[in-house]
Amino acid sequence: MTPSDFPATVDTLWLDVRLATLAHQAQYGIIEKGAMAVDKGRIVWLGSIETLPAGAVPKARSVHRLDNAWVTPGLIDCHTHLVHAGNRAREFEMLLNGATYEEIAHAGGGIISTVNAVRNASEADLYEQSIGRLKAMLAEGVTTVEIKSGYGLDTENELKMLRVARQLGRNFPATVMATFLGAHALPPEYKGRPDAYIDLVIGEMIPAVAADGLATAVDAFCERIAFTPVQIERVFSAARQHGLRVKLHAEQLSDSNGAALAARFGALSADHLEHLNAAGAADMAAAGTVAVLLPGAYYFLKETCKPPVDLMRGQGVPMALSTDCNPGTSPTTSPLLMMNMACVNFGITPVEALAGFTINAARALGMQDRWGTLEVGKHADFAVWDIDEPVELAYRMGGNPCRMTVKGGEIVFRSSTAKLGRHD
Ligand code: DI6
Ligand code: FE
Repeated sequence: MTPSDFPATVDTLWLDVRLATLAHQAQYGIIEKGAMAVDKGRIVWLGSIETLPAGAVPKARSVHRLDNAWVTPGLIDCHTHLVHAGNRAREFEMLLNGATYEEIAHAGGGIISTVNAVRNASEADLYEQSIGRLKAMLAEGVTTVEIKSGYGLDTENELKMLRVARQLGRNFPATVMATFLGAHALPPEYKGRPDAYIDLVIGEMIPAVAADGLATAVDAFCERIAFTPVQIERVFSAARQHGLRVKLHAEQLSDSNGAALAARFGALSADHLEHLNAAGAADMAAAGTVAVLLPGAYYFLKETCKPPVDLMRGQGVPMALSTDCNPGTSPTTSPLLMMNMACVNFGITPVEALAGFTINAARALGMQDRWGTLEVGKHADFAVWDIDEPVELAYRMGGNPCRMTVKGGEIVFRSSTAKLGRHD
């Protein structure tokens, strides 16, 4: 970057910052003593303070000095079920008493209990119940969140969920990317008739979702307790016909060859993957399909089979992390806790964990040109942290050192207690 690259005027100049740009794969991309300029919501200059041209400061309409705080790209939570009603604390007790997730589902609980709660909630109530979770994420550096439907399981309620997701994105300073997950579970009224339900998903729901522009992607649950690869292939074909990208809950509880199916359709991501096999990993690598790992669900369900991280790393499959924020298997809104769990339980490194919530999460949404790193031209979405080094983000188990969340150059969250989160 040469001095002449600095624009004539900029909206904001951020000084006294340490930058972790994530701009080079698998590295923090650290710029100690950094500076960053933002104009019209985009990063227009960044580098070491020593290379900041003389005369840059007066060109800024406002200057923020951050006394050496760390700045990372805004966190991206690329797999959530954040819009839902009620909770499943009772099922947590059943899990603790030894019941498995599949047993609870077969007994009429599981996803279907949340479906009942969502169907019984008004759109306004569903919106109100979801706000707190989004606010918690904003306060932990999240600037973009993917939100799935999948607890409505009929046209009216699936569309209701997606409208709530859209409304959250309009009313709060986070980008919401909505995903249609009609093929999440078989609704009770279709018991024994899964193909008829898939007919409804592809014949009525996907066209309605596409017509209203309510989602950019279609997801499905490929599993013994959900849908078969053949059924999901029909869903993916319909998605493709309507110009929607696809992604898949794959290999969570068993190896169903979902990753290979996802790769065949050029999926953005295949998610969970505890039971991924070598052929599936190779297919994902070839298709550029991102692996989204969900350490909260692994932990909560007391899974023992870990996703094959070494295999994916060896194959060059990009790995993202996400909260999976949902009432049944991952009742959390904390990306930082997920980073810690992924390091401890999956053998992810701290820098991979941060890449998993930034650049690779952006890839999992097909948005790596816009978000995920601190680079000139990218959106000025970033998080400011009261930490001494970036590894601290994955190190702490709880606590929230986020001082500020910045979206499109604007401060959208400011903590009064960030320093308390450091426990020191
Ligand atoms: N896998 C999950 O972990 C979530 N959905 C899915 O397909 C769990 C959803 C739930 O139990 O409510
Ligand atoms: Fe999920």
